[in-house]
Amino acid sequence: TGLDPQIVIIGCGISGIGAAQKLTQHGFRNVRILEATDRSGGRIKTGQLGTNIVEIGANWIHGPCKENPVFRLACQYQLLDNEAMSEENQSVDCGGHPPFVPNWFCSSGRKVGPELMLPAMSMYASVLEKSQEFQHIGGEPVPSVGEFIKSEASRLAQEEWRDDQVVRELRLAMVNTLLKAECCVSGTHTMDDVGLGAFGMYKTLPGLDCTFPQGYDGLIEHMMKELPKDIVSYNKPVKCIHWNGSYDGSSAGKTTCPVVVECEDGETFPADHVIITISLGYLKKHHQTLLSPPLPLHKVHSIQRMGFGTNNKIFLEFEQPFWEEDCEAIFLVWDDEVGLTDVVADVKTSWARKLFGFTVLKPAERYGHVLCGWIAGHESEYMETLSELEVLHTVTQLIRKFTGNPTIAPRKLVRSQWHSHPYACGSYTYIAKGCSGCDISNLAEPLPPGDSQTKAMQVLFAGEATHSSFFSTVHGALLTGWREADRLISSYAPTIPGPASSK
Ligand code: 6YU
Repeated sequence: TGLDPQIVIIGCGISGIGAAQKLTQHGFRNVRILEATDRSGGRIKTGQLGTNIVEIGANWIHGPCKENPVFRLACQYQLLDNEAMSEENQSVDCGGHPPFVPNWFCSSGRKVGPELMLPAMSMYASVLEKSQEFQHIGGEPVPSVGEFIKSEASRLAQEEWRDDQVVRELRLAMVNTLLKAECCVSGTHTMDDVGLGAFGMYKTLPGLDCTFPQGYDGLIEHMMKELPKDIVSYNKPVKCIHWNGSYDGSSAGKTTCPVVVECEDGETFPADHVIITISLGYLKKHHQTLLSPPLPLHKVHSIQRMGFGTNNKIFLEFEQPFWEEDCEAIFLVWDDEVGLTDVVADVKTSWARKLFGFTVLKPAERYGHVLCGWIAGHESEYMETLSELEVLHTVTQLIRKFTGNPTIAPRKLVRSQWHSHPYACGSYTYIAKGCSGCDISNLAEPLPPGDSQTKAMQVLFAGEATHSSFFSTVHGALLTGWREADRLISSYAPTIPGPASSK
């Protein structure tokens, strides 16, 4: 027999799809997904650069091992190549930092070798590792990851590379490049905004990060096929969630449901339970009007305190590579930069300084010669306001400067614009300075708070921002969708043991 409560899921990203999947599999029949845009997938979005596929949003399965639910689904749907599924790949543990084969180019127009750069990379890696330890040992000396890395790196540089000022400065310039790369990883403007005490909350899984040869969207397509047809209403931005029986719309007639979801176009959906999966960026911007009555203060404060920034990609296609054949990542090192910093002084004239470099799309037989540039922060948000042609021009000049080759010209360009996306409002969550695990628990807490039996669980919260150790990832988002579905499933069938909790 089916179960009949009305359940509305807001957002058809991976967490919304995951919640719908679990609920429908458990016999819930009245499940509806309201999606603001005309597509499923949210921040998973495969696009095109000419005839190539490129990932505009999520790129990798981070930590593809049996414990990773995205990896399990991708294997089940046969979406990965054999190498990605091999036992060997699954057992590699690189602590979230895949060992890319690097090339280094300097702003003075020369290519530099590993003997100069590897010591900077390994020093940086050890400082980064140290910065994750305060989660357990406490007593962090400064509030942010950025301040910690900068002070440790300058101290170690003085100690280890004392004798050669030129080498020391070049290696410190490389540390700047790595800090800018870290801004992309964390999705933040500066590592000075990322809290040191909670930096270790993010957990990595074993496995060598892998991609979907036919695109991440394939995962979404397969999951959607398992849902009842027509479960999603597209182009349905939700304007307001009226909970606690507060809705008094005259035209909609009376409903016995405690929640009414009102869309921008005026349509209303009564619900016993609503699962909100929309991004933290959207909540920061719209929480005051999205819920009526408004959110309790402790929840509002956590939404405001938590970090949500921008990481964008700029894809470029070239006739011929200017990098070495085995190269997997290109680092741009500004050898004119003095001192340690990950922000750009004049965003308008120098935004491209924040682009730390490129990853190389592999294999070349599949993609041709395509690079993916990475840029985070306000500089990245400014880049979004420029035309594609302006971005192409600036990045072409940049590459010419670093290679010393005035004729290099990328053939095509595609870039993401996550900050100005009205329903993403940025890329993903980070734990900002002053935040702790309590903020994530606050975000994830259902409304009304407490455990009042009759009115419980009117509004539930899923989405990547609500996972305490896998925030900012696809697997984290999926697990939160399953978690909230499980919450409802176990409240309707307390005696039937549900599937393993996903928290
Ligand atoms: C991963 C990766 N990856 C790169 C870039 C981005 C992200 N992520 P969704 O937003 O998807 O769904 C919500 C839906 O709601 C959406 O469809 C909206 O349209 C809709 N909506 C909103 N408002 C609405 C309204 N009012 N009414 C109705 N509908 C509404 N993750 O695993 N591997 O390589 C990357 C990357 C450029 C932008 C990523 C990656 C993040 C994931 O994409 C993201 O978490 C999930 O897709 C979110 O799913 P969701 O369902 O929650 O929301 C130490 C330490 C540091 C910590 N960080 C390190 C981790 C590194 C993270 N790396 C990411 C990197 C890349 C490259």
